[in-house]
Amino acid sequence: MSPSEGQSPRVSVVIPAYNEATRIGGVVRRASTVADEVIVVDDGSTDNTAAVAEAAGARVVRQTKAGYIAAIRRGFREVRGEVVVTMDADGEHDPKDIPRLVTPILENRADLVLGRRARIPRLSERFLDWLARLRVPQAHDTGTGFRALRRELALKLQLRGRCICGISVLEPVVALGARVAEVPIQLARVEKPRRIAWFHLPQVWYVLRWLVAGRENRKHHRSAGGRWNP
Ligand SMILES: Nc1nc2c(ncn2[C@@H]2O[C@H](COP(=O)(O)OP(=O)(O)O)[C@@H](O)[C@H]2O)c(=O)[nH]1
Ligand SMILES: [Mg+2]
Repeated sequence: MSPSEGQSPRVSVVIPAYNEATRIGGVVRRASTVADEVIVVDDGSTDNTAAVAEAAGARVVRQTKAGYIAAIRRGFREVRGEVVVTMDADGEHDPKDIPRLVTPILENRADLVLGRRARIPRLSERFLDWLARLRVPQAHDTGTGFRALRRELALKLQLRGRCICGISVLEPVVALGARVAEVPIQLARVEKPRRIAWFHLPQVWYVLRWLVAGRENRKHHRSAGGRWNP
């Protein structure tokens, strides 16, 4: 796959970034070879992230520090492509995986595709995945930062919570009836401190809420006559 020259964009990449000046340039350049537009949401970085991303060819949107979820929601509003891919700014994700990630959507087999990591690093993420699988059995890596979704779906998401774990599949599936697929991805090893993610504790609450809401929504969808329709 290469960018669709002269046509309306099909694939847009949204990269939330916080203090990633040393890595973002390469990520943007490599993503640009397979995507039609690359949008970096700079979340109040105190380093040169925005300038480096711009020099590498990204469209940069700036916001005052509001966190990962707010950044991807902001990026979704900027997207012009039919499919949007989110990926980390730190170089962990390989843009070469983008064509495989978007294929199920372009072939209308899925609305959301998760880039599944071979190993999920944090125990707390694995627990949230286990909870989410009670409702979406085919989703094994709900906290992955590398995913593709239809733009119309992205714009409908409320994405509440402290991170994307669990919520990233439960909300689209439970509230909107989206189809979820996953494809394996390779993770590059990046030398940076891996924070203990305390925000996974409150996240359990959000995930449980969606699981309970799922029962109500299923009833609602049955009576409303069906699934989300792009
Ligand atoms: N917008 C925004 N992005 C963030 C923030 N913290 C991390 N990121 C970005 O979100 C992505 C995932 O963060 P990362 O530290 O790689 O998480 P990990 O891969 O789960 O260890 C990276 O692109 C970061 O630059 C934040 O506070 N706001
Ligand atoms: Mg990362």
